[in-house]
Amino acid sequence: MRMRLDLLGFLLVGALALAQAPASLSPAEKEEAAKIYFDRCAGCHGVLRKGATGPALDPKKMAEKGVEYLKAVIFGGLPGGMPDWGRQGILKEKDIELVARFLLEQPPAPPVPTFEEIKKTWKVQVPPEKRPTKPLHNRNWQNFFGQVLRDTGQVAIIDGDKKELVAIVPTGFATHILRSSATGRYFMAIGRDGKASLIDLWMNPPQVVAESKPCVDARSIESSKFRGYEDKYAVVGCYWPPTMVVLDGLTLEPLKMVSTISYAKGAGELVTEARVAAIVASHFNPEWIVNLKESGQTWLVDYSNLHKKGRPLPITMIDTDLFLHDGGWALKRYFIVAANALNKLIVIDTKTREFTAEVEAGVRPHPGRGSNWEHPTYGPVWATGNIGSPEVTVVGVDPERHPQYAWKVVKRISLPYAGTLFIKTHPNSPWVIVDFPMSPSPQAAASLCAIDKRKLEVTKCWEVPKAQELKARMVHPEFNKGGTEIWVSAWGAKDTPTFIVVYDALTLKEKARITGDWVRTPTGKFNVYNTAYDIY
Ligand code: DHE
Repeated sequence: MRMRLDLLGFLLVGALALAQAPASLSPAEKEEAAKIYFDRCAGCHGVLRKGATGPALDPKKMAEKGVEYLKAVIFGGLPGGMPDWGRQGILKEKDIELVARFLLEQPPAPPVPTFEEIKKTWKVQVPPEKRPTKPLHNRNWQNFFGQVLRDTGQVAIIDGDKKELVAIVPTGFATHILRSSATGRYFMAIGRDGKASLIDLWMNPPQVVAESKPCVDARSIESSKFRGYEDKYAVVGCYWPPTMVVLDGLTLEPLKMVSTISYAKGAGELVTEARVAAIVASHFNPEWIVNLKESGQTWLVDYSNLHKKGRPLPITMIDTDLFLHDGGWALKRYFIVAANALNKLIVIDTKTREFTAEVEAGVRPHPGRGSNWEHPTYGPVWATGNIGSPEVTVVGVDPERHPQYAWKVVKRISLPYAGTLFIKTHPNSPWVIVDFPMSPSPQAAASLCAIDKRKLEVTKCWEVPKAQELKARMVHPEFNKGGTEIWVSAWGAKDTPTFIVVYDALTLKEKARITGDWVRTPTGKFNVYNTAYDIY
């Protein structure tokens, strides 16, 4: 009898649980949820939901937490950096409900295109022989800014001298970054949908002259910068499929695809979602420094033999550390990349081609490309902001002339807020400018701070007028070519035009605002000269 009751109880509880479990998603709902997940969540949690910058989202554990809990987190965010998608108005209630339920189901298998399919995406609008041999306009194109208009899938080309819109060109969906070719003549854009676009700044007006779509999901693109190889090749780093794809630099023709599926450093597990994070072009060798997030490897990829039959592509694999994300040059020799979930910085010497040092940063360092300057005591330093702690971390970077400070934190500069994504400086400016777009406080996200490069302390923080009113977060400071101005974007929602604000780089007074109906979801902006010559 007792056994029968237990069984009855068991069945009753099971039936109740079934009654409370949310219905599984219809195929149409699943497609919609997968789209939202891909656009807003996959970057941090992975297409396969194995986690990286954000934690893994295992369906079983998600089911334990329940739909209501998941909805609350997606709506309101978490202090560690999970954005408040609902509160910001980016995801509507029904989107949040869909994603929360989607997380209880196994992730769908994302598509893996073949090389032939990738080649079919390749299009040349203007072949190299039909392109101008000199600029077709009288503008100072080296001081152009390429402004990403994230949610409109466009890039605005702005004349930095006149602060005039020169052209708006179509690019990939949610363009992530721009990089300049070695000569600066071309901007290369990479969309979150993996579409690469080549923009010729000598055309009048500048226009997309070639494109291809080497990935389903991507964040990085770089050109070949070594002497003799300027503008010859490009490389795209894919999040999905886990590959890097080498392209012709002048036509974006896909030349070679390399899988990055690899064994993880340390644990030694095979990682099927080994995503390509930051890529930079070495100044010492004809190679790219390619960082693999989940397997914790930095690859040195030698592009010098690509013109030969069989296209040899020698790769040197260095075990560095897990969760590699973004990074930049110090002294144009040392590449410093954030292993963000480990709160570390990894240093690669691109001259000796070795893993040189690791440095403890703040919580979840996010340098963008970081900032370089010469300090009177510490010599050359490089600095990063941190998403999870209110600090700019300053590191000595000159082992030859200042060995006592090399790869040591020389100062942790306190900030009023956490949530920094980008910091930037220029050799002609006394300031390092810091943003806070990841702060949950709308007032902090609408603010900027200026750090005195000599005193290594914050001199001034200010809220940017009108940013809060427009529900915008100030993001990604960038200097003009001469280092006399700082440009920062007000990143709002797609349905409301915002602005790009321009400050005097000495007095920090507002000089101009670039506005217009086209200024929608402006995120990263890239000055041609500073991007081509790695000045930051
Ligand atoms: Fe980025 C750089 C990945 C969210 C704007 N971002 C990078 C790089 C990587 C990366 C790997 C380094 C590229 C390189 O140097 O070759 N970014 C990711 C993500 O995975 C993440 C966390 C989540 C996602 O889903 O994409 C993410 N990034 C963002 C944003 O939310 C930003 C602010 C707006 C957007 O486009 O979604 C954003 N990321 C940028 C910018 C850079 C960047 C502007 C280049 C900074 C620079 O100065 O070089």
